Amino acid sequence: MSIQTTTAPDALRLDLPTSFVWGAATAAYQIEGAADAGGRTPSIWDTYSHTPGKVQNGDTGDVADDHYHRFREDVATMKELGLQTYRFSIAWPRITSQVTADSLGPVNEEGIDFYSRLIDELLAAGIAPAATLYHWDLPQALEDAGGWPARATAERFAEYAGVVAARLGDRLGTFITLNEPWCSAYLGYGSGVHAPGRTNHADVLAAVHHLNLAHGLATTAIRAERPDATVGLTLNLAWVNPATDAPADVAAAQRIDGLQNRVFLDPVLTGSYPQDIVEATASVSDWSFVKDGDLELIRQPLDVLGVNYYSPTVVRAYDGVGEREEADGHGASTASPWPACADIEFPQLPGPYTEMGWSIDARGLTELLVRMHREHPGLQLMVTENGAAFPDRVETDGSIQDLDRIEYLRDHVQAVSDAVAAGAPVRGYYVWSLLDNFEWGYGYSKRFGIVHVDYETQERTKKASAHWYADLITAQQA
Ligand code: IFM
Repeated sequence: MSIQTTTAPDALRLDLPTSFVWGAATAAYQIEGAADAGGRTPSIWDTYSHTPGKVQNGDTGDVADDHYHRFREDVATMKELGLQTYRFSIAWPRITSQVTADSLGPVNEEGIDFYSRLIDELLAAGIAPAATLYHWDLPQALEDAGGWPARATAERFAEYAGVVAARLGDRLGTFITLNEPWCSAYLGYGSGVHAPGRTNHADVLAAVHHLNLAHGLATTAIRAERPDATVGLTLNLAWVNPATDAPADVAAAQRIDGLQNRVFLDPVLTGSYPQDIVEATASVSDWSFVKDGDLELIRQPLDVLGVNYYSPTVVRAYDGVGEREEADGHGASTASPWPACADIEFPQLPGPYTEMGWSIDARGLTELLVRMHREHPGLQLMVTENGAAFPDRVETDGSIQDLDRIEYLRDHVQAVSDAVAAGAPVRGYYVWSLLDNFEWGYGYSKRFGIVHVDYETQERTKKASAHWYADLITAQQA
């Protein structure tokens, strides 16, 4: 199928290196289903989604896209699309299903086997696998023992990472330790709109530190097993702008930048926490969870920084008059995700919007990539997620003409090329997502896939955006 609009791939003016790779991304809990199969034990998302009122429509990941049983068909689809790489996540509760705070417990061979077969299938299709080790499905037993605010979670995570590297690293070359630790900490422990659904700002900051520690310890554990592995970390960096030039708005933007971006970037890349953020949050936490030597453990050489980008962020100082706006696009909650930010608000941005209500502005992706290059020269970059939910409609002929998604992807791919032209070493791009899937607190109500999934029949249908993406990849290789 070819798309007869200005969204055709040849309408793009891309200037990318021939080594640039094109892929698609997914995450275990969002697509696998088979929640009880293969010795898997519950994660925090099983508990959370089965708690009434937490997820829209009471949806759960019990079945999802049934990818666990249909992965061969899904890899065949990837091959048809011409994907060069596939980013998936490994479900920790499939690998060490009896983990406790004190011990990793035995390796669950059935879990290893599943990912081993997936990797073999990908390699046979000529698709390079890249695995995220933590995309939010913490074993429930570890949450019961304290979750990410507890140090033991980071220690067990590193052991689990070492197991995956030892058992799968002969064929799996790229490891992303964590996906979007901001969401794990701020949405999981601050606003409670993600699992485990706690609302305590001191816990948010402890979780931030232990996620950073988990990344550093896991990086070391992976390299101990596989010295040649490519090890990365994926952050949902925010392109933060003040609503006006007023000093109070500029200071508000600086604080949100610190809490979303620098609190992860600085320890990993420079071995320190941003002093302005430690001071701004002093009434919430004394940061005594940072032990001597932790920052050296966290600051490990990073082979690639994964950048996930969807939408811009604008902030404004809140003067206490009128209702505080919190249009930050992360779900409705009476609790704010942000520690020490009661004097900051997030005004509604101008459209157009995606179905998530997220304002669309591709410039943010260029700005973030160029900023990373400017502030951390030499750091290799990868767009590990970018995409959009739109209210797709299945036409009477069965096709899905998602021209809005094509337009979104076209503009953001162009934004990546613009960043490369400005010198940013961006190595590839993964569309989010390969398949429609379980969109966390929104359940199945939001579709991000370039491939449509009929949740009744599990039938997969390539949307127009999938055909467009395949054409783009082909054109880039010509
Ligand atoms: O679906 C999520 C994904 O799991 C993490 N990044 C953002 C996506 C869209 O919300």
